[in-house]
Amino acid sequence: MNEVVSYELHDGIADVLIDNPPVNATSHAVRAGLDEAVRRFGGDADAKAMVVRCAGKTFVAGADIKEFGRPALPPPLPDVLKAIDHCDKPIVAAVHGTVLGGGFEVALACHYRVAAADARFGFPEVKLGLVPGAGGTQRGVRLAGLADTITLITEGKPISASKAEAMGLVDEVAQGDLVEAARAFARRLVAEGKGPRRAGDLPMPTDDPDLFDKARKSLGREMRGQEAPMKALEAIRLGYEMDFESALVREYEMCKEMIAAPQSRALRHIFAAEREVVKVPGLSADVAPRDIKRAGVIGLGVMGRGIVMAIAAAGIPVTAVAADADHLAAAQKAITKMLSSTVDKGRLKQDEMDRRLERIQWSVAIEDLADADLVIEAVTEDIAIKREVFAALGKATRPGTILASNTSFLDIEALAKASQRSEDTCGMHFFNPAHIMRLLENVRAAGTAPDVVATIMAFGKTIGKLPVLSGVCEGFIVNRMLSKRSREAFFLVEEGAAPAAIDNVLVDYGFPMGPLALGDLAGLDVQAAARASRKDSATARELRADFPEQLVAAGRLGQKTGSGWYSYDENRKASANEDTTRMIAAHAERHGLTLRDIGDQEVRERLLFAMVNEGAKILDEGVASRPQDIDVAMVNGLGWPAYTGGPMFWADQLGLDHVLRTIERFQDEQGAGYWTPSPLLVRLAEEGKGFYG
Ligand code: 3H9
Repeated sequence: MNEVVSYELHDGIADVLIDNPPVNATSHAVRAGLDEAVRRFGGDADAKAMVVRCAGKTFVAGADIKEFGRPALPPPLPDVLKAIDHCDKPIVAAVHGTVLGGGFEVALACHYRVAAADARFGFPEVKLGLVPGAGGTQRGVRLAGLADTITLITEGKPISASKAEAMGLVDEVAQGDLVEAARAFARRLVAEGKGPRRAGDLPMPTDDPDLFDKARKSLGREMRGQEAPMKALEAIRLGYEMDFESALVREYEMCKEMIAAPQSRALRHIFAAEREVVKVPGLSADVAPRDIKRAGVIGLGVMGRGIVMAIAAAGIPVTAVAADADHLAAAQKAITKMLSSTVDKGRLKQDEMDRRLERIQWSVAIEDLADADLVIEAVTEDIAIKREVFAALGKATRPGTILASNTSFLDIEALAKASQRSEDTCGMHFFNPAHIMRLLENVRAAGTAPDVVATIMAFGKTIGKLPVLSGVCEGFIVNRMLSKRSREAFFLVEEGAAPAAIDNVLVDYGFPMGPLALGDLAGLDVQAAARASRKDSATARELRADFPEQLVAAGRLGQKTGSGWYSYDENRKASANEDTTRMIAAHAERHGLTLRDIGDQEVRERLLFAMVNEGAKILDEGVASRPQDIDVAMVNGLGWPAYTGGPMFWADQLGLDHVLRTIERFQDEQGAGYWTPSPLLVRLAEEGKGFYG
């Protein structure tokens, strides 16, 4: 057909092979080739049935995202799928790997589907701010019914082949070789005289307005601020409002409108940026990562345990070292309990839990790390203690063993000096809970060897994380930016904004929680300790806004004590706390502060622009080498809403001139100490540019 789609005849069965690496996306050449293949099949009297399959590790994983935003070259995917659908001889899709988005739609337009046992199916379009545009909503709902289709399309999560079969989306799960199974299936169709079976000929399932209402409510809650999930419901409903062919036309129009809309552009930016950040600029592809056969973790508190679990889950043996037998026993018990509860919930098999536990070698002796290739330190956040540990690690491990600190803000250079192995020393900052959170902030110090950087980036991917590289500074990318948001939140409280009003502004904007609720979750004692460690560099006003310290003094450490900024019930549901209101009033009186009404816009801009300005400084200083690193880190580490594209992309969309003018206004109102615009921001705004050019 062409360079990416081939057509061969095998024993009366046309074999159409798509070979468009890396993921067989429906790029122009695939659409054109497939279109031609269907026509050729139609006119090939010797071909009685056709099998569509893909080369490489996956069936079509979707439309070609790289073509979005450019003029679409014909034929459009819906037209190709119409040709498949309307073909008068049977067409079977033989699918493997990740059958996603437009790929799932190709499979659904075929008349029958045979799947490899480990194939995964899904409509991830909502994650790109889109609705399926090539029949997914209409063929999907007719085959799988209403409830399952709503879940599949609005949540965008993939399902297994067996689940897809149970839902009626797959006809056969191949037990052996997929191609053989699909050809045999096609031959059977021919032998039994079965022709095409079109999903569009099936009736729509009975309408259920209550189901749509429930979905609308839960999406409004769970996917706050996102347009695509609600639009997906509208797209599914098209089947009740018009005939099948008209619904397909409207569905494609909706998809195209959304491709051009800001949310999809932002989400596609994050998709591309997440793939970009793992490639370190200036690090030659010739730099081979070191081999990590065994890892070690020293310090088995909450973070250390999570890191041990993440490593063991990835199949890597890990030596877990605690300070003493009591800490070791507590860690063993906690890890076993967490794994058991995952087994109880049916999300992990017992034998896999056993294998993970077998990979963990427990110890209280630092010498047992002698055979580790990488050691991650997760002891108490105290530079003196960490220095001692790094000095000991420098001796206990062999040269070449990577020594990484999980510190969230302490100086990696000081630890490199203590280890006397600067070239082997770096940071690997996990986020809590470490076995679940995807972001990993890897930190390169001045003397860190290039192959150590290559190793921690590769290792991060191996253990299922999304690694972003940061340079050394207090708090690295995420916590440094977050500290500016906390500062503004405390100042806003001092000026008269109610805690719930502050938090709600960000929750409404799409953050999982606001800054004060986050303090309650993380522990106000932890926040107070972090403030104490930074008190030498804090201003008088920052020291005065000592709310975490006041709450801790009142025994209110946050969720873990049932109260902090808020009160918590036994299900950790928050409610307003009168004591907090009294604390704020007393604080204002003590310091002679006048409280004022503060509008949501000011709250939002002060919380968010404080982070953008700090992000610009981080970029200017070279702590982050690209704006992508910041956007990806903030979306995945802090829950900055992905549909805005992250702080730097978002600021570009607002216009840096507007951002700068607002920051200058805050500078006038709040004082230069807090709102000095980043020189990079000033320069780019003057040049009429954005962080992305
Ligand atoms: C859609 O289908 C709309 C339709 O309903 C309507 C049409 C009318 N296009 O992730 P990886 C690249 S919307 C172009 O590292 P993995 C990716 O950029 C689409 N390129 O591999 C990377 O390139 P590079 C719905 C794509 O094994 C390389 O492939 N589909 C696409 O970890 C490897 O990617 C989706 O949203 C694409 N669609 O994961 C699926 N996908 O090497 C999106 C990937 O230059 N894709 N690339 O950095 C994924 O979820 C994962 O890539 C996948 C593989 C699971 C497939």
